[in-house]
Amino acid sequence: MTKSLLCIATVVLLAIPMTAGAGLLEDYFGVVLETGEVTLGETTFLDVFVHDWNPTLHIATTDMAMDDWYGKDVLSFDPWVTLFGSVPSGGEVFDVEAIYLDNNAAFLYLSIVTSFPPDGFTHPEIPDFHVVPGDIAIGLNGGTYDFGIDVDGGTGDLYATDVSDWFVYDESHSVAAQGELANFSGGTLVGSLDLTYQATGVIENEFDTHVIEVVIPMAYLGHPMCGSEIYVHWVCSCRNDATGSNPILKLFGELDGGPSSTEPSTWSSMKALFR
Ligand SMILES: [Ca+2]
Ligand SMILES: [Ca+2]
Ligand SMILES: [Ca+2]
Repeated sequence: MTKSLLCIATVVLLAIPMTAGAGLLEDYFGVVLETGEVTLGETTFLDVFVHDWNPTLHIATTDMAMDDWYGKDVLSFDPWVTLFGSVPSGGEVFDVEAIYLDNNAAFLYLSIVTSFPPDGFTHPEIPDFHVVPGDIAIGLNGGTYDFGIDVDGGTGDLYATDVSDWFVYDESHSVAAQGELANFSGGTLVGSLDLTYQATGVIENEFDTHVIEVVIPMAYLGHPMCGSEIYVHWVCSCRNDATGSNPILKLFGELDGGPSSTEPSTWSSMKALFR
């Protein structure tokens, strides 16, 4: 979405805000999940997201990406009846629906909406393969895998990573998508974060909706400058938010509220702080 650029010359470190209560999705971004019936012709679809996906708080600076799928049959690989959205291979349980990101001088706020549960999922058509959650990939200034946040291990630890640290668990059980990598191992520990990955109880397209949220001190990212490009993706370990060669959901945003400068430093010099 279009947004204005807010640059602040000074940086003030505060205690890391917690993500308790309704969480960042409602309290910070002002998005309240709501489902209802949608009737098209003679067909009525139940438990469809009917809320506005656009943020109602921090509107000027929030970046978002959204691609919610609704269709039938919810766990089939083929054929599909799609009401809207890009079909996740294997069905609704693998759907990544939205990513929200914003920052100020001190913190970056991230909220991800997905059907995929934190304990993973075994598809009934592939009973010998348990799919686990992916980790959160963050890139700066054109990068994709500059940082990783551990999600499948449940620690919420933030690492400085290289692409060589990233992988998919099993290529033979993963859709091609665009070759995005879902999990990492290794890298350099930067710090621990208060990651939450919780069910909301909001049933959409027959599956509960989960929200993954984290607040990252900008210092952990090396205080990237206001106007820096930021990239985020998260997907289950087999990339099944996508199908075939379609991409998984990705967020391309721009940082606000960081230090400003007329001489941009390079990301490689910032990354050197951690490696
Ligand atoms: Ca969906
Ligand atoms: Ca999706
Ligand atoms: Ca869903």
